[in-house]
Amino acid sequence: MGREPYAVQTMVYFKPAGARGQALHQDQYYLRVNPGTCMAAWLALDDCDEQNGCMQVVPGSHTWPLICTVGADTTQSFTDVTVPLPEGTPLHAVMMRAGDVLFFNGQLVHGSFPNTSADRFRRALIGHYIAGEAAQVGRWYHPALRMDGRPLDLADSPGGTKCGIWAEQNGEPMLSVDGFVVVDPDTHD
Ligand SMILES: O=C(O)CCC(=O)C(=O)O
Repeated sequence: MGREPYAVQTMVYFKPAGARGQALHQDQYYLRVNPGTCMAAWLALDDCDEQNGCMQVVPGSHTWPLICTVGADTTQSFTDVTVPLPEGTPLHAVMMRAGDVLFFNGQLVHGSFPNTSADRFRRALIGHYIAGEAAQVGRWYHPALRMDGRPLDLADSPGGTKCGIWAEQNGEPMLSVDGFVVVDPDTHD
């Protein structure tokens, strides 16, 4: 992240057998860090695979802008918004052993499917950090803490920031914000 981050949140997900997942999303949609973005440290507390609903990520999406959300299927997800993706966008299941940590930034499109195992938990401890130059963060993430635990007085980040929509150029999907192409998903530039 370039310099020491600020800490804003920890979460424990229990995700017992039969529980829904969390639809594909970008953490920056919730944390609204400005300037900069957030970083998650997702620590597996149980071994995770596709059966118990491991993490799923869209490779390369860490360079995308924030994408405008659409409604999610709440029979599969406990959250009700998701990121639309062009058909055929690769999704990568992240198999992890208990104790492994997955680090990813606030732009990475990720989520998980339901835990379809008969009796296995898929617990995780998730820490969210934000860029050390951030001046604003979403209203639910205060107070931000320096890494030595001292609190900071950051401003609330306003909602309704710009987001990208999928369009087409020469038959290829591309992201556009306010009519400007911002990324070519094939090159991840
Ligand atoms: O653990 C999961 O299934 C999803 C967690 C997640 O996407 C998040 O914490 O942002």
